[in-house]
Amino acid sequence: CDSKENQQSTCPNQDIIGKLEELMQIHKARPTTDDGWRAYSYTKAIRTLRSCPYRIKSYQDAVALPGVGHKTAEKIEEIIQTGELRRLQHELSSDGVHVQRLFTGIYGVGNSTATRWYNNGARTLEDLKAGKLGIKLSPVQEIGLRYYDDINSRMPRTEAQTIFEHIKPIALSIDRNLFVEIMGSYRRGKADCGDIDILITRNDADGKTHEGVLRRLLKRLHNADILTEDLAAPDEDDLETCYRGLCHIPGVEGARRRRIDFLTTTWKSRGAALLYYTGDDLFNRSMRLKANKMGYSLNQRGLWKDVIRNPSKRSEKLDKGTILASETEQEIFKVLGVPWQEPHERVR
Ligand code: DCP
Ligand code: MG
Ligand code: MN
Repeated sequence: CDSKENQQSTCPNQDIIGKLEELMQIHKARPTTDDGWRAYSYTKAIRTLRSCPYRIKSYQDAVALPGVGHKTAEKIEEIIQTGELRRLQHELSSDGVHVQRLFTGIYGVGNSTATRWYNNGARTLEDLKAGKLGIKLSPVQEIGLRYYDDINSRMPRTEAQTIFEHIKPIALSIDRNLFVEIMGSYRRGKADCGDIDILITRNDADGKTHEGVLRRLLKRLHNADILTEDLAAPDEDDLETCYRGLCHIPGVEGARRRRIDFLTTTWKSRGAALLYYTGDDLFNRSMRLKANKMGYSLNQRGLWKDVIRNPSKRSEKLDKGTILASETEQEIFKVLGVPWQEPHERVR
């Protein structure tokens, strides 16, 4: 069995060698310390098997060979008994790209976390459950894993509407002067929505604001069994905040969890906020580009001129500039010289 060319016909353990070689190749292709070590242990076992003149028939036969450890012997036994190697089939059916996509589908998991878990040997969502492989999820990631399918599916717009119709009167019961509007894909008229985006603000002409409203609203929505889990809650009361969570239609058996975002903004910025959170994101990019070409800057607070940025750190503003338009979407379109577009037309 020492030459590759004639091993097919003469080696009594060729089926075993073939499977171990495939597994070795997979580990070799992964440049992690751990995989390099595994590839090496298969190389040793394969070399021994090639020079073995008799058929290996059991775990005992295998583990008796020099260079074959306990774990490799178990794999050899599986190949002898079933003709297959589950580990290999698994590795083949779950390549890195597939696993990366699977893991980043968990709310709160980014590329670096997904890669780290992959390198720890995790390949399936099952591998991430119950602290297997020593992998620990954050509380938010736990929620993301538990409701993986719900969070990764879109809801019919009628469901977003039903949920919003539960929420709006509760908000108005806290303060009937609130401005409560649904934005995002729903406002653009899409037939299905990935989440529900709700804007809350209040006309401050009477000297009052929506300060503290979101906190009270969230509590009431939890009590009404509309909100079910918090993913990111603002830690202080502010006029400009963002909340992310899960919700469902209350009192309906089997109602699925849905993603929901609440945004609050100042009364003055409501138009800019509506424009930004209605999207879509490509439309927003084209509007920002238009603003930049005119020497302006557009964000969720308004359209600004004379913004001075730090040349070596563009995200830092040395002067926040003066506001040109922010109260209505129409004003912003007008100043930019862009013909008015209804929300459903704002797709690029
Ligand atoms: N937005 C943006 N850039 C981002 C994220 C969001 O401009 N990186 C804006 C445009 C989006 C809006 O915020 O339309 C709402 O964000 P969503 O992620 O909720 O997106 P949509 O509501 O448009 O789509 P979906 O149905 O998937 O929620
Ligand atoms: Mg949305
Ligand atoms: Mn959203």
